[in-house]
Amino acid sequence: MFDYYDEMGMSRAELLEKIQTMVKPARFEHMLGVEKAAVELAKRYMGNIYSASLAGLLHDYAKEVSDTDFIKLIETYQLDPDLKNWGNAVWHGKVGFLKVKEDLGLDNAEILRAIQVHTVGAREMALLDKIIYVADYIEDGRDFLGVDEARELAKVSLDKAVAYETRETVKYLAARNLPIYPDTIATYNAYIKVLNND
Ligand code: DGI
Ligand code: FE
Ligand code: FE
Repeated sequence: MFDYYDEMGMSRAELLEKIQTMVKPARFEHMLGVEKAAVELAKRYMGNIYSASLAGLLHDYAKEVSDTDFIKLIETYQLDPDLKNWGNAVWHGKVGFLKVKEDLGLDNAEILRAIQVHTVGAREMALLDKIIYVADYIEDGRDFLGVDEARELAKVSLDKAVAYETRETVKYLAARNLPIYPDTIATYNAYIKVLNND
């Protein structure tokens, strides 16, 4: 039932090998870190630990896919043509989940969706979406100003952690004159109010 490895027709060891053909060692370590953080959050917030594990492990699977291949995927799957105006930061999730589906034969909609929205979030996020979004930000390997605050919030409220992370991302992008993907703004608007309660 929860044996996604069966569904993909490979063992965990085989999957780890496959991932390592796709990403550099530092990114692979980050993906393992996100898996660990995601499983911890799933335990805390009563999510499915098997889904959290696999979505965490795979969330950046497509991060090193070429721009040309992302453009091809956008065309093949007739995704929103506006996606072509963005770049790897947005594509590796919004388009990258299709690479996971194609390469690994993983068909679990919740896991694919969590991978899809892991960078920009969404107006409505499922428990697994929030777990992966936050785990990506707070995993043990992360070291930036504000990460400890995010880790503390993640212990008391997953929604507050989502809101905090989104606010910091919006601030970060705006401070660098970078465009903000509409879903990021939608996530900000949907979740920011929880930081003002109590
Ligand atoms: O893939 P990771 O580095 O582990 O983390 P991530 O998937 O959250 O991606 C973070 C990068 O994506 C970071 O450089 C900021 C960028 N990013 C996040 N939201 C947006 C964005 N870039 C643009 N242009 N617009 C966004 O809304
Ligand atoms: Fe990512
Ligand atoms: Fe990541």
